Amino acid sequence: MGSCSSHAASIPDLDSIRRETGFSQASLVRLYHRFQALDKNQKGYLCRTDLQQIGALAVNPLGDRIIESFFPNGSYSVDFPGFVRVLAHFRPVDEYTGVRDPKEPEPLNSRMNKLRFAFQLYDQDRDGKISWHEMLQVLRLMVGVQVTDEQLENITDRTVQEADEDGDGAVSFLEFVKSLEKMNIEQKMSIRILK
Ligand SMILES: [Ca+2]
Ligand SMILES: [Ca+2]
Repeated sequence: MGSCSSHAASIPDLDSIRRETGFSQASLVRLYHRFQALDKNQKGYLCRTDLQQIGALAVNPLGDRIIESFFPNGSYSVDFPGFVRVLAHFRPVDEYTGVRDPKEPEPLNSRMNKLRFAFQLYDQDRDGKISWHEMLQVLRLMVGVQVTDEQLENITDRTVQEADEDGDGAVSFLEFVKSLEKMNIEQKMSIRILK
């Protein structure tokens, strides 16, 4: 990796970012170049319009919400570590090699962390539950314009009812996890950010 080292040296906090995200040094160098290319005016950070240039997000029905997750608590900019931390949720599980130290935190791309990330895309008011309205909004984004409002409401009823085990009319994180138990979340939550 000799040719990468001079570039890697210019990335601040490379080692701690690598430990936290599980990305290899080579991947981080590539992501840093991507970050710099997206950073139109060499600001040193990205804002929403910079991220809208990422093709994989532009075509994703939940792309706007994924972009929002780069800006927690109403911030308007994201630096390189913050950028990579969000992307780590989309890192395919199989890139990880080696034995994990049990004292280390769970990798950001674990099934649970992918599910947590997906859940907060639905739970817009962050109250820990997906309400009927929050479910409707996501389904509207995902199914497109081909269905009528009534059909969409029926789909929402069904989706919430199927997942809602305690009958409170909303989907908790545990109910969400259970309803997705058979889904291959690792595959669904792995998007290619590097072309
Ligand atoms: Ca909610
Ligand atoms: Ca419930």
